[in-house]
Amino acid sequence: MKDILAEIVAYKRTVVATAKQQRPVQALENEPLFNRAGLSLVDFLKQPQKSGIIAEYKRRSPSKGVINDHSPVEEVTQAYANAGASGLSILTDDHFFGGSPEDLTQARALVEVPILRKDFIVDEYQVLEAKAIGADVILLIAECLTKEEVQRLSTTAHNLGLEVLLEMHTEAQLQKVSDYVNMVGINNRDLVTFRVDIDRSIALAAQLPAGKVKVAESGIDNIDTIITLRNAGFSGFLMGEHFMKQKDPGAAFLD
Ligand code: IGP
Repeated sequence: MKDILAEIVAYKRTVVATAKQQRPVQALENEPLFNRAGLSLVDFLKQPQKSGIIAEYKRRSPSKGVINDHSPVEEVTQAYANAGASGLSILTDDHFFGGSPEDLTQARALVEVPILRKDFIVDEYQVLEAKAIGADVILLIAECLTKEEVQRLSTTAHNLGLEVLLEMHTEAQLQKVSDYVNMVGINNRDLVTFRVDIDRSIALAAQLPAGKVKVAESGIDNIDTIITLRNAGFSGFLMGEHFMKQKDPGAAFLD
């Protein structure tokens, strides 16, 4: 089995090295959005009148190939927000997911819900970039970071007013949770084998630290699953493919 995660991380390191040359940190700090006050996904997830759904904009993925190549980011993200999404997740990776930082910035101009920068963050530069493009939250993936890296990247995020969602897949990764991690996500999809197992979230739920908001990720496609997950203690539900594979992803949210 080819380790896609290792491949993606290697790619990210080359992208970051080039970006640092072309657009130094100083340039990121001069972006108008860099000084914008962020929205809190933690707060939005706690609002009882909202769905708890973090709706994702994803054109394609290594596991599924093309999911949607026809729905513009402006249209989908606005429809998600109007339909009651508690937050948006936008893939900013180009090579594997067909996204871009511009997708996030375009959505930012149109919605007043928190936006998660969904990418593979391995370097502080990407955290500053997340702020500069208008994100409110960053994703950190335990599988590709050491405990020290999680600590360092989440501290940088905190200092910029960004929230942190730390994604994990195994119980062993729980020891990587650090103070400035606001939300803990359980990915039901194994990033190495791509197998999806909803029971993964349920099984790990009880082990998660109190005081961190719990988010269930991937493979969620119906309301009964959301209710089951809510009863297990989750307050956020990250959903992408179920919406994106429809002709009109925004309308699918209302079904
Ligand atoms: C959404 P799904 O099965 O609803 O499309 O999953 C989201 O959880 C998934 O895209 C995801 C992801 C990630 C993508 C979870 N963690 C890390 C890229 C990187």
